[in-house]
Amino acid sequence: GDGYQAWLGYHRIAPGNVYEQYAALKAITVNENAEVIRTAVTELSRGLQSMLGYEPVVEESGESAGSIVLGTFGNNAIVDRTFAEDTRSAIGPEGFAIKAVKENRSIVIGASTAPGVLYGAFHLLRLMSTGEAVDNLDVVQNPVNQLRMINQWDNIDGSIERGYAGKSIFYKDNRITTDLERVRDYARLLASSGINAISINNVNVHKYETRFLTEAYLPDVAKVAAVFRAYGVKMFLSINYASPLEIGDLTTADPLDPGVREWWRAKAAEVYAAIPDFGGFLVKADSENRPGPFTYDRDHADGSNMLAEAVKPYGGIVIWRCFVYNCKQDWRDRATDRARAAYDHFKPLDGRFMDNVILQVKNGPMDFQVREGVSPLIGAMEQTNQMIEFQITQEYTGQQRHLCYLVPQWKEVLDFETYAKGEGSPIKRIVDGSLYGNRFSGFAAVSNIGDDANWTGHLLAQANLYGYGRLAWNPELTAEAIAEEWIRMTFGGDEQLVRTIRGMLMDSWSIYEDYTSPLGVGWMVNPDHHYGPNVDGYEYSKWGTYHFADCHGIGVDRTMATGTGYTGQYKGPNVEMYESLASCPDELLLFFHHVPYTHVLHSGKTVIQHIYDTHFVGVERAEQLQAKWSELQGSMHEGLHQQVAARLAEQAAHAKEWRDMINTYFFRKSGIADQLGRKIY
Ligand code: BDP
Repeated sequence: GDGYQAWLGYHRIAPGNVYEQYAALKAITVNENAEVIRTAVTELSRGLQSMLGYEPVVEESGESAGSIVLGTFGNNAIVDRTFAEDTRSAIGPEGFAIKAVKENRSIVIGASTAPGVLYGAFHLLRLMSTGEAVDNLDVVQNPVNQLRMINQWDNIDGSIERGYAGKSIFYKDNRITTDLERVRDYARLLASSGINAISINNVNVHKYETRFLTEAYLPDVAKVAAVFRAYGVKMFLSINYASPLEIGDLTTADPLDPGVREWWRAKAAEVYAAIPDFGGFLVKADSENRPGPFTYDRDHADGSNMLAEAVKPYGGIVIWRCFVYNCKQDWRDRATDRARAAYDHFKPLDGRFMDNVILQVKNGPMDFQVREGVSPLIGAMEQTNQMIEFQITQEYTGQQRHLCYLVPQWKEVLDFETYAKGEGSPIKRIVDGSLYGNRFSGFAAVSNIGDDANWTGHLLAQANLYGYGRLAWNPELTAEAIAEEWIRMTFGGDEQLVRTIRGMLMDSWSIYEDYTSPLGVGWMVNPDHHYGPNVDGYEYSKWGTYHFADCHGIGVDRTMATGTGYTGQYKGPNVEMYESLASCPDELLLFFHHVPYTHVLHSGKTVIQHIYDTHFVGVERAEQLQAKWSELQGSMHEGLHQQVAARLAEQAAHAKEWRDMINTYFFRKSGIADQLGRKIY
């Protein structure tokens, strides 16, 4: 009842239709011994035992009826016999095929690699734990994205930057934890949702984490890598750009200095000696006070290429973050626009990056706000590998005390038409590498887990972690379908429960948006920790995060005509869509335009009335979440019910604080009364 099993709890299945099908499966047949295949067998046994109440026999060969046969092509006669050449050739490195063989009621899972077999096994378990029929299975799947990565923002002292679910599961007392049980369980969760890569330390790399690259830590890092390896998850490290100075005895980190290049080559050799399948480096440079090539008057192509050259002999890659902007700007300088920064920095460098460098770009140009425009940098660099970065941890979306299912937000971003290569250039086609034929591409996201018993603090926030993995595997899945899978796997298949929770999840982002930040404006949060309302919290600060509210109006003018010119970074019809007040979508109006409070939206309401209405309605909707949840009492373990009920109560109360603070602020600024005469302080 604590939620630790998350979506891998595998509820016992009651006798009935599908039960008869599942219970026909009595054995697992496998003749390969690769580590990841053994993992697949363990996972299948565990899942079947939990769902059906008996342990399947594991056998090497034999054609016994009712067997799940696992194997890679060319190594298993049954697998080879089951899948014709055209199926086999349709399956990429991590894909799989599953086929039900009627005659002897068995199910065959085939893949070209061991990780493919594991994904196939997890797929079968998913089908069974969501109550799907398996007697007619004929499935071929390949992941759409090559890199499906998680970024931990964990620090060696056990804290987690922007972590809302307890302490790190990786570190304790300034060491890498030696009890890797929980890390293993995390690897299971990740692999079962399709994740294949992880960086295990914060992108802000401080003194102790810099030493991960030394023999003081490398052996322990290698042990963590081994845990993930068994689940087909490749390990990466965030590195400190100034490492040659901090853990070497160099006096410079200049990327064009031959001594520095040599230092990194030797370092890479050392890391790969310890971890032969090490993924590579993740780098935050020249951003928010982190060191980088700018110190030496070099650019980010120079910086990343130096590292890429060092890891290249081992097939390693360098993931270079594009979250680069001036965090010490003068707020009086109204022409500087942080939203422009990533594009302005990186677009001119297109074509200069080595082919094992990937630029990691946040989904929006600011910073994981409740709503913002889609980053115009994604797709703007035809000759450069790119991946998208999402934030699963709810830094600006309620910190896992409020419910906010983020998959719908991510879907909107992925489906956004960029016109990068004319019509048919949505974000998802850029980050899957298909639009420009990139060598490397994919998804990264900041994790939301910690050592809380239920991993994510808010139990329902598990859906974001699960959903991220599923979406990275296949961005065509709908947010509803992903929610439903997660609910069935986590809580079982009670239909009313499924409907209710699915509805709650699907509404939650818009509810959170309602009582927090209207019309794309963002940043009205308390500085530093970013929780709770504070309209002017960032208004006179150096971070470049403003709303420009005064007594006449609100919003950031990012037009080319009169503003910062940010709209010009988009392509094709998007430029005009955002540039013109007439066509700018309501939900992003204040992200792109500064307008009077009396400006009339497409919805027919004025801006000020929209602010009032959404904040009143948002609170009511938050209260409805609470009411809906209470109806579910008795349909799940009481412990699970209680923990969510407590969070929803806090949310409903806190939503009122948001409502009152925002409405009062804008009432006082604008002096315009609420048309419905509701109480505003
Ligand atoms: C911001 C966070 C900060 C991160 C930074 C980043 O507030 O803690 O270090 O992004 O992504 O969202 O580097």
